[in-house]
Amino acid sequence: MLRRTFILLIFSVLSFNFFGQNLSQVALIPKPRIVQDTDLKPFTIDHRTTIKVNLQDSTLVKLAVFLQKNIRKQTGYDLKLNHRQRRGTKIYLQLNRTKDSVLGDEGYILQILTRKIKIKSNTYHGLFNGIQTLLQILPYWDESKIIKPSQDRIISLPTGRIIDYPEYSYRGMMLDVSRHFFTVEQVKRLIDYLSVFKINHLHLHLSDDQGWRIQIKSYPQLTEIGGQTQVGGGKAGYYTQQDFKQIVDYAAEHYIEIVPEIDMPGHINAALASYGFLNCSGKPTSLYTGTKVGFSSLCTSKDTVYKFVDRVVGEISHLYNGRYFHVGGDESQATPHQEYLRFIDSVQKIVQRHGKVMIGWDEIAQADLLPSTVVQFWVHKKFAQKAARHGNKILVSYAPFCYMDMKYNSKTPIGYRWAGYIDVKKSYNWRPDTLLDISKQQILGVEAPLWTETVKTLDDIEYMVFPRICSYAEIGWTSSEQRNWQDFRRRLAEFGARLKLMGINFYRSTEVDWNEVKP
Ligand code: TNX
Repeated sequence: MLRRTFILLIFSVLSFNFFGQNLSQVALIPKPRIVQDTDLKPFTIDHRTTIKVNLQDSTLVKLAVFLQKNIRKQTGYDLKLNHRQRRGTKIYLQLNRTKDSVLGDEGYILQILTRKIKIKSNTYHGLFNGIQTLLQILPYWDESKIIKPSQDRIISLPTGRIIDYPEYSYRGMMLDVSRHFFTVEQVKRLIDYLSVFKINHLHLHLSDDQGWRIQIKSYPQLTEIGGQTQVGGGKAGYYTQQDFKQIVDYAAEHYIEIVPEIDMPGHINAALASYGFLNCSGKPTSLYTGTKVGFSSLCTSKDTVYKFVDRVVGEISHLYNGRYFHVGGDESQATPHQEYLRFIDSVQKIVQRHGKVMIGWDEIAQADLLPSTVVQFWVHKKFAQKAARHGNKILVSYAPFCYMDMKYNSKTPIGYRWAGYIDVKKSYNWRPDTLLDISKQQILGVEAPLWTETVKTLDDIEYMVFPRICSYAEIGWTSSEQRNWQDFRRRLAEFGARLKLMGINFYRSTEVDWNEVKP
């Protein structure tokens, strides 16, 4: 008996060493700062494993429930929460008592020992990030492999330690819900996916020539008229204020901040068609369902237009706690230049008065900017550099690298090519700081936009976003020195199985040797 146990023991140690994976070999996206392996016996999950948190802290409990729910989804294991189970392995979620300055606001330490896992952070957001890493280390089984309560397949995780924190504080995606409308449920799915990769901002482009997508109580026609159609015609829709709050809350549960955008003074035909007074002629325009840009403008010389902007910004600002309000400001060819400058100046103050920090596309750098205003660099290097010299922070979304509405190559059935093709390697192989020749400190972060002139369904969104968003998530999180295309390509290949099991319609680029069968 003793001999048998001994042989089994030796075998389990050997099998782990020979056949198991070290922590540093696990395919994690984005790549963590530091991963240290240890040669302890693996951590195992079985029916006695318990998640341990301080029950007095309701936010910690929510995080524990999130972890529990996702482990159940991935493996079928229903872990206990704070059970007084002495024998089982434990997963602890803990806030640091004294702040660890290296970890900052979003970093975490994940330690995997034989009997316990500990995730520690300065903040709840950091714990959430640590949980996402742990979920990537755990298997993601397909339906047929999910354990039933009567079974007990053991999960083992390699031991070691991860110390991790982001390079940039803003890692985002933009979704254009104006050119084509997407429902609350569809946006929630997208939020689920983005949170896996530690993306922390979702910018919603809520208005454009083709549609106004958020209810404004003082101007109901914006959605009653301006929300009814989209590119190509046909019925579209809009978010009620309640819907929008639902999105904001769901995002917050995933540590994602919503950044609403009302594009002004151009890209505004949906509003011009809803209310005549916004036009210099005093008459409403017709609704527009084409894809041209640069033809519409608010009548920026009218006082009533500023009152309108103030009310719109005011109502939306009350619906969310997030820091930023995006005012667009791009492609305003239909606005006289001097008036454009005056308009940006006034809008900046309106946004500030409503307690938000303004973001605008890079053209706004032509105006005199408040120090807090953020400039989103999409195509004009000169404007972005001017803003950086002036001390404003830059959000990098340079179209030739970051626009997810660009085709992967000539065979991509949807999308545009005005900024060039963007295959997976191109989406990965660039650095935000050298692009503009400015220092890292001047960069707020990276955001990848998805414009939806040609994107109509959630399947289309997934096809254009995955896998490129994995590149942008890693560029935002991992330092440029640590990034390497060959290594990323290998990790992405491993991730294929997971993307598939998550039900994501990702683009199977031939640049990656997808492994869709594992884990
Ligand atoms: C440029 S990027 C635009 C959008 C279009 C997009 C299509 C930017 C600030 N303006 O209005 O949808 O190109 O790729």
